[in-house]
Amino acid sequence: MSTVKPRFTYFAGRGLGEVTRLALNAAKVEYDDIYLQSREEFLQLITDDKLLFKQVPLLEVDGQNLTGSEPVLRYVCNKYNFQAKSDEDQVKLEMLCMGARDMLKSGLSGAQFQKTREEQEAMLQGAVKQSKNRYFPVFEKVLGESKSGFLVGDSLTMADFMFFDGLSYVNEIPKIKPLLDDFPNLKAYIEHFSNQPGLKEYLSSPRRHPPPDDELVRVVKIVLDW
Ligand SMILES: N[C@@H](CCC(=O)N[C@@H](CS)C(=O)NCC(=O)O)C(=O)O
Repeated sequence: MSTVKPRFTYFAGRGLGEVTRLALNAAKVEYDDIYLQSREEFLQLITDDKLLFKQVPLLEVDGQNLTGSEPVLRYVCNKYNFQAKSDEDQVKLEMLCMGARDMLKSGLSGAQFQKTREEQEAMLQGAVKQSKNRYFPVFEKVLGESKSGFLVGDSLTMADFMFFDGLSYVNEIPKIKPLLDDFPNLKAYIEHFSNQPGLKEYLSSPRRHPPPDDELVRVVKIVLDW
């Protein structure tokens, strides 16, 4: 990275930005978090031609304006060696990343953004069902077979950032947390991941945001003019 501090622009919440924050912190990169608060700030980024598809998150780094949550994450992971060490492990990593992303998108992060409490609850319960039946058993098995405690190989990879992101919603939303009781390897993994250098400090800092609440939804609606 150049000597200019990277700037990461997103909301003061997890959403599509959190995986990159996890990777930057695991790499111990010093960066500035820019939290969008107003519609004007968002429109200014568009005027300045910083958002390729008029969407955030945005990572300003190495003289570039990088957007798209996964390309941005991949850039950071390539740069700081959070990829697998063989082609065979890399394809396994990509498959696990896809599962982790689908798990998150089944509604763990999005439920709070639904209009009514009933719709929120329905989406969350749908995500719980998907997590329990489709995704958690796979990750539980992979971790049971892992000698390092990480998903792929002997160190942190992009797959860990993506899976921990979704898993931490389950761990931190009290009414769905009991789901973890049937998955001891996932519980141990949360501990292991959370104690990694860089991540330990980040996860216990004010820069780590809780799962979305009504206040975050209010700000996102203002900024994106929903
Ligand atoms: N595929 C994109 C989606 C990005 C996206 O939808 N960002 C939202 C905020 S979470 C946004 O900027 N929306 C503005 C808009 O679509 O007008 C990614 O993964 O980064």
